[in-house]
Amino acid sequence: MFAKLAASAALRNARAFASRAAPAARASAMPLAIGAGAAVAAFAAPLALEGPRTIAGEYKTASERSFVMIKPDGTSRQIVGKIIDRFESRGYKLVAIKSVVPSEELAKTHYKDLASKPFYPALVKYITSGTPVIAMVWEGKDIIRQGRRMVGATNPLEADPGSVRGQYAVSVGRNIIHASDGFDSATHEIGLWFNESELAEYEPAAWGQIMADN
Ligand code: DAT
Ligand code: MG
Repeated sequence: MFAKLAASAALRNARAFASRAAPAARASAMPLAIGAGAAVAAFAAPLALEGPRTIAGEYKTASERSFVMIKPDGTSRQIVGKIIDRFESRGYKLVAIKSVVPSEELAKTHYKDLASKPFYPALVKYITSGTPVIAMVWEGKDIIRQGRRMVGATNPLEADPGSVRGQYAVSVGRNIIHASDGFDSATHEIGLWFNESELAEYEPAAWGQIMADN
């Protein structure tokens, strides 16, 4: 019985992870720490970018994942630890994290939906300033929606004072942090910044306590 279940789960996973290849720009995500991870990444399995279960998990389940990035001003302001602490303490699982100095191609791809906006060139210049960003994948219940709430409104002057932007920022051009705004963008962004082999599958010791609904 167990073997049968395990076999069908393996088949489901194989199907889920056999989707189309990741975008070309992903190759320009340059982790600062080049080591075993980078070597393994070259042989990574194709990323699941389509279907109900993607590299962003399954929407509206505890496996849901979001791409969260501390931007260069957050790194420069030395508040990386404080921001990570918010997500950890809330009960979200850190699936992946790396420091990246984004290339122009990567920054432009990440913000491609904003290409026609007047602030786009300055936005790309700022993201590619040379100061690293901290790229992360967080997992857990309602992480995409809660991540946006924890980050706060795009304009920090409109952000809830308890949010990251509401606590640490006053300018829209230096609003500290990014979080995926939906399941499709979470899938696309995780696929852009990470390889499959960089995304961990594990259960934190406190997971049962964090997830219990009764
Ligand atoms: P968000 O980051 O909240 O998802 P967005 O996707 O609309 O917001 O824009 C991406 C980033 O672009 C945003 O975090 C900061 C910058 N930006 C947005 N609107 C701007 C504006 N009016 N002037 C300057 N920068 C802006
Ligand atoms: Mg956005």
